[in-house]
Amino acid sequence: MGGLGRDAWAWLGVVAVMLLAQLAGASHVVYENHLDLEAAAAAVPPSIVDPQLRPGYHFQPPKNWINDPNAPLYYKGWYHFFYQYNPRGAVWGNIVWAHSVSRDLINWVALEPAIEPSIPSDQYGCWSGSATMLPDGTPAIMYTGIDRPGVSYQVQNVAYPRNRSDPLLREWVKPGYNPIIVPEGGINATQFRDPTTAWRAGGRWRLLVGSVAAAGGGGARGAAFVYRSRDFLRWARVRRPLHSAPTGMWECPDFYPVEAAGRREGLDTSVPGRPRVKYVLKNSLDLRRYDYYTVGTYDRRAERYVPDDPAGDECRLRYDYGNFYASKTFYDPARRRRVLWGWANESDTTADDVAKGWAGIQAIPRTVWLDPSGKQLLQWPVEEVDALRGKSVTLKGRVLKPGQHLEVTGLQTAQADVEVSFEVPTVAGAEPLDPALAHDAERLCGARGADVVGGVGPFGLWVLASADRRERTAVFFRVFRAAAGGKPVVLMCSDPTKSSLNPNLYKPTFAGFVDTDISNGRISLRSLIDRSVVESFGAGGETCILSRVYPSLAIGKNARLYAFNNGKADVKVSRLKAWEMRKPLMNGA
Ligand code: DQQ
Repeated sequence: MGGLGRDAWAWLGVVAVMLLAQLAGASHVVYENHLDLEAAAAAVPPSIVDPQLRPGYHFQPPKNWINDPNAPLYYKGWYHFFYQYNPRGAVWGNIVWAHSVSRDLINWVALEPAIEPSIPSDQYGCWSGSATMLPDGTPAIMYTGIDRPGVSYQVQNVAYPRNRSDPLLREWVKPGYNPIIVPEGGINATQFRDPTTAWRAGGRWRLLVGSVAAAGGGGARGAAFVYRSRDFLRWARVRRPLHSAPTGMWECPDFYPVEAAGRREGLDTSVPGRPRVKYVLKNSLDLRRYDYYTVGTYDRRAERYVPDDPAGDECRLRYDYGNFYASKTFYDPARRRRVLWGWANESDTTADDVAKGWAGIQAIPRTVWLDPSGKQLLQWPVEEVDALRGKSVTLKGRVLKPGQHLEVTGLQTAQADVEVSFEVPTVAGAEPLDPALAHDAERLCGARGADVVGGVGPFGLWVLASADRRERTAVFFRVFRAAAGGKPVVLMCSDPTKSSLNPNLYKPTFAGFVDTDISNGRISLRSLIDRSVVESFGAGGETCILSRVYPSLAIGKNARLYAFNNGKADVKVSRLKAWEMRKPLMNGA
């Protein structure tokens, strides 16, 4: 009874907030129209990106710019999601923490921004940060504040909910003792940001702040500094960073435990150390704008992390080999899983973003866990997204001869979910792997794209394709002959070079190797297609690639879906199932 009562109140609160937001939004639009529309229309050329390319089920606000996910957390039955947001336009700037809530990670209701510049230590910006659940169940948010104009001098602040009995956590209070961490002892104050979720062991809290360490010969080293505290109030830096590598600035570090070898269950960030617990350290490399991680061991007495693979720091593993940055995980106690959020920027032009009035989405939240090999993570869309599946079509046992393709008809596929299992009868005809490209998936895919005939593959999907297939985005595999005694090498690519007839778009080819043994003949692919998003999971989540594409013909009902084979060997589509995807509640967008 008590629980039901609280739920009812919470929903009433949400409905009231939505109505208020709509009223406020309406008056804001009128105000903007009166003041700005003429000037804006004169200054901004019309967008070449069709409004129908706005994603339907990927997280987004009704308008404006968004970037990093911040402080995802679960509280009293609600998922909370905060994100970097510009309330005044579709380019980065004026950053506040926007706030949305959800029961299921898929349907979202926008609340008022949670954290905005309001105190001396954040008056020039409220940048990224994380949430920590304190032992009494109170969530604490740590975030980076910019405290002076001109230079972005960075300090770390804390905020607490004003009212812990409000499941929607609508108001956040910044104690007067902020900032709680300032750059000292030689730290570069303009490269010192994005505190992680804190973890507790032996009566002490620890958290990481992303930074750079003094350059030792070659360029700046990315570094994750450890701060420790007994009371969550006074924090002291451990002299040596938890870890560092010669990569340039580490933004948005993330550090968390995972169950060793193959157990899908997630672990709380403060889980007591156990022999079968491994650790993941992820950093967002400012220079490359990609998220890299390693799997390794954490020694909490020495406050050091050591990657298992000594070459791991050479940027080998990425969460996603496409457009995916500044990601953050959280432990979901309701379903005992670790969930990953990541930001996907646009790949149109800034002028397009200004003209369309919005920029940026979040990838579908993904469950992450350690692969049975222990060498890398596996990722899969949270199961709640399956609830959006509607009308479906299934194909079985269809052989694609060399050069053949097969259209999937009977449903709209501009907003769809596709799962396909391929079978290759033999890998004997696989092409040799150029040793010069053996470690560079992106160059390999650039050189041998979806239309370059191979031995085994390229085979995969053409998505968001026009009826004449002049427009198509290829997501595919290509198999290479192994070096003596090794298993065949599988490459997964997203080739958007034909995704749009519009020549003015950024169309990067993305690719990653897939750690799978294709000699057993089978490999799977799942693609979440969402108007201008293609988010794909190869071999059950071994390799993931998110691309943003903006077709000019393959829009709405005109978007088609095909399976194709451009190799010299037959490939069987043993099973393909595609679903139309419904649009969830999406912040009123
Ligand atoms: N975005 C935030 C920073 C972070 C960067 C500012 C990463 O805190 O380092 O919007 O995208």
